[in-house]
Parts: sequence; C-alpha cells; structure tokens
Amino acid sequence: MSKKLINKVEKSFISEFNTNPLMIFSPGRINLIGEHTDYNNGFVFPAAIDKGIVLAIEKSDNNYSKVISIDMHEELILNLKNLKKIKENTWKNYIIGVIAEILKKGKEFTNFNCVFAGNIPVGSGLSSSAALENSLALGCNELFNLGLSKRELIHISQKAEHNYVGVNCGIMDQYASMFGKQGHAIFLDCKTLNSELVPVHLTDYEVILVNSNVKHALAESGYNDRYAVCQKIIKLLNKPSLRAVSIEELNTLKAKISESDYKKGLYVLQENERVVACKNALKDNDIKSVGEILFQSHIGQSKMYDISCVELDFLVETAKENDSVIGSRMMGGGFGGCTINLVLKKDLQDFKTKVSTRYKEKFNKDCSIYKVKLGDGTRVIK
Ligand code: GAF
Repeated sequence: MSKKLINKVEKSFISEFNTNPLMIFSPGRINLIGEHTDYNNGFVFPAAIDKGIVLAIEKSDNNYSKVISIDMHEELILNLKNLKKIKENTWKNYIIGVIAEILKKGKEFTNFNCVFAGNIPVGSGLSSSAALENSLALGCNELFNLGLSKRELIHISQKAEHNYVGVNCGIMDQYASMFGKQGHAIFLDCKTLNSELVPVHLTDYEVILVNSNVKHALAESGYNDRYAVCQKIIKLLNKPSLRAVSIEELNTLKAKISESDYKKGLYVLQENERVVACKNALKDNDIKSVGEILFQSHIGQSKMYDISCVELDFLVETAKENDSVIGSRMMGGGFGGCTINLVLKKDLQDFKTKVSTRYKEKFNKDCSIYKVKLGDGTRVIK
C-alpha cells in the first residue's frame, strides 16, 4: 500500500472539504487460475495485491453528495433520492450502483463527500472496479454504522456491477479484494463461498504480470456472451449451474449445440479441475506442476473459451520460449489486460528485456511488466 497515495487522497479531501475523512484502502487482485468459473459456481484461486484504491469519505450537511476521482479529474454530484445509471461507460456507475444497492437493503444514510484515487492500471484485468466498489461499500458501512457484514458488502459490490455497469460478473474479484491476506492466495468455492488461504511460496520463482496495454472493445460484450452460453447449457440440461454438470452430461448436448458452445462448456468443467489441481500442487510445493497447469489453462482460454487475443497469445508464446518461465496464461476476463507468469527470480531482467523487445517489434507498442506483492483485503486505514 502506497503512503504517497494515501497522503495524496487525504490532502485532496481536506483541501476540498476542510475536514478529516475516514480513509479506506481496497486492493486489486490477481488470479493464479480459474477464469470465468466464478459465475458458474466453480472454483477460483485469486489473491489480493498491495495496489488498489484509497478512498476518503465523510458525512456532509449538503443536500447532495459529492464524489471526486482524482485520477479522472472528474466529479459526480449525487441525489440520494434519485439514483440513475449513467448511459456512457464511466466510473460513476460503480459509485451510483453501490449506493443504490445499499439503499435497496433498506439502509438509510445521509449525504457524504468522497475523494478517491488508485494505483492499479485501469483496464489491466487487476480489478480496479471491485476495489472501487468495495472501498465505497466498506466506507459507507463504517461511516453510517450500517451493520452490514463483509459478505453482504461484496454482494452489494457485485450487484452494483450487474445492475449499474451491465457486466454479469461472478464474485471472485469482490471476494478477493475484500478477504485477501498478505502472502496468500484464496482457494474459493464460488458455490458455497467456503475458502482456504494458501501461502504462496514459489521457491525460486516470482509472479510477474505482463500488461499487454490493450483492452479490446469486445471486453464487456464478450464477457456477457460467455455468461449467456453457460446459461444456455445449464437450461438445456436443467441444472442449477455448470458446477453441477459432468462431462458425460455435457456430451449429451453435442448434437444440440454448436461445437463452439460445447467447447466453452467443456472449458469451464476442465478449468474447475485445473484450479483444484493447481491448489494441490502449490500446497505440495510442486511449482513445476503449477506452471504446467497455467499453460494448459491458457490453451483452454484461447482455443476453447475464446477470450484471449493476439497480444495475449503472443505474450504467452514468448514466455513459453523462455527457459526461465515455468508457467504463463492470460488473466482475468480476457480480450486484453495482463498475462500472469511464473519466472525464475535470477533471470527476471533477461525475461523483461526479451518480452518487452519482442512485443514492441511485433505490435509496435509497449507492454508493461510488474512484480506483484500479495496483500491484505479491504480495510479502514485511518
Ligand atoms: C472478471 C469478472 F469480474 C470476474 O467475476 C471473473 O469472472 C473474471 O472476469 C474472469 O475469471 O474479472
């Protein structure tokens, strides 16, 4: 967590509103494995990181609420009695959504002022959106003594995204951002929300993210399309979710659905198995198997679920050619964003040089390469 970021947000709040705010930090997340399994009641294996959103909030006597995004140089004026989704794609809908979903729970509160900023690259697939939702949800809960549990808060965040942003997301991002623990990944069963914290000791390896710095226009629609395919399959099989479907049952649909939809269903079933295998390999300190599973996961995402893109495929292929990389795959919702790589610590510099040079040659643009630290979940910091 960056002290500089906290100071920036706090100072900006005080200079704007002349009072001391409550301060919240909410992290972004990585995901070791388990993509598009969460909304299918499956398994995921994410972790919170030490980068995220810092949000300052305090009650206000005005007859409106004001939210300022330092990074976007924009502000939002809210009338709590008349909250409507904004048509364009904007951060403001995350705010409107969280407040509206809290109010739907019958929780009353007064107007407030809020300032926030972050250090997660937007559009990188590190879930700056869940961090923003959770920071505001926890901020309101604390400030107005709403008495909501952290579980209730993450569902509020998720519903904000469904109803005000228009993405049918699962619970992974909000869960990881709320419940992360330093140095650990969370093996989460999205059906029961039972979880297990697994220490991430990668011996000689390091988790490295390579941001393709692309976000294809398909990101939101492609995500919802995948959700729709999974819904179609479970309806045809009369099952509550893909988690309840076996490969044999899926095979009975072969003649009824397109080959591409069949492959998507199969991907989800196989990815669930990979998440469990990956968690077990990590617990056994079998980093080689962890890496192999990541490579397999990418093949599924690219060739079966069809959520990769040329840039991500190129980054994974380039990583694969490198002896110092033991595993690599695209991470997050897809259609751009980052790859997650397990790279030998001693060869890190060499990896960075090779990947960035080759990416630039191929696409004539830069990728960004980051080391991530696994951090704690959403919390009050002041
Ligand atoms: C996005 C969503 F918000 C998550 O719920 C999850 O489905 C992920 O994409 C893909 O695994 O981050």
